[in-house]
Amino acid sequence: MSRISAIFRSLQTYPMYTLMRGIARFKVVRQCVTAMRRIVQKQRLNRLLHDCELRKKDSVFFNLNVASFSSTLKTDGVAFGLTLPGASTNAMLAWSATQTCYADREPTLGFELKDKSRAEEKLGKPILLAQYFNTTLLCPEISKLACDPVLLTIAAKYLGSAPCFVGANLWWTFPVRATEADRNRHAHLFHRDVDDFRFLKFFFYLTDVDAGEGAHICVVASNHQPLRLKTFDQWNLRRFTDQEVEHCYPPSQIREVCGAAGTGFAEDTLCLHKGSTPVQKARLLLQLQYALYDYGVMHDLRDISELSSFV
Ligand SMILES: O=C(O)CCC(=O)C(=O)O
Ligand SMILES: [Fe+2]
Repeated sequence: MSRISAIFRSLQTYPMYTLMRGIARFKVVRQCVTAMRRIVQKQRLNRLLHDCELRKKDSVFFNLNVASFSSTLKTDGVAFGLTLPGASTNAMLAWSATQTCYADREPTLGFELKDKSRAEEKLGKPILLAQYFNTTLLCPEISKLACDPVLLTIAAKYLGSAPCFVGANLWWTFPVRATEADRNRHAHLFHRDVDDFRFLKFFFYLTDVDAGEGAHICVVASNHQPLRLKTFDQWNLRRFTDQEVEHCYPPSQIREVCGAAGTGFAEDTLCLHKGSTPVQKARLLLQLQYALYDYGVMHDLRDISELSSFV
């Protein structure tokens, strides 16, 4: 499909999201919309922050220094140091083991983890990524985490207004010799996201992620310094090669995020970032996303009538 017809289809299906992506790539537009939203939402934001402060004792991140975390997030576009309690991590992992996951995020490609080899045979290719659907409806630990007062406070401070929770996504990345098309499709090439005028993602590893084993890789502070190799790079939402990224940023800014199960971090994925393909050990990742507006695109909610297994 040509790029133009893809844009037309997207305009028909998600008009507001498509329009936003058209204009939010310009920094001045992002800044204006965020500032306007901040003014309009001032009272709502203050009420939310007050409410979160009262509920802070219920947070699983009760001990986090929110001021210092938020200040790092503002300068670096990414901040580390969230840790899920072992019981939550285990509960989510145990929940996932009982559920159907979906190859390539396709609702008709459901399979159970124990049947992965058969699923790959039937599909005729290795499965790089498989996602769960309806996680906030079906997994109480995930819906609870999405309302955690410390996460909401961090998101509110970063966005400058009351955050919309726009979706959870939970997916496996498997150690396979993935096709280049799948690596591109599943964000294993450097890119930046324009998911709203301002937005924030929290990432939690639910399995141990060692170096070279499917870590998330991000370029610290690159949200403030877009890569400019070609004329339109600062506005173009293309994939970038590792060489291009390594040419433009020092190694100290390119961070491979490793950590034990339970490790969490927050990132404005306007920063350049990518997933990496594990060599030996599958990665299970939970992502929670907050934004100024909800275009209905980021969530994992699917009608059960749409979902089916294929093995
Ligand atoms: O799999 C990853 O670590 C990267 C995912 C990604 O690109 C995103 O969540 O925006
Ligand atoms: Fe991304």
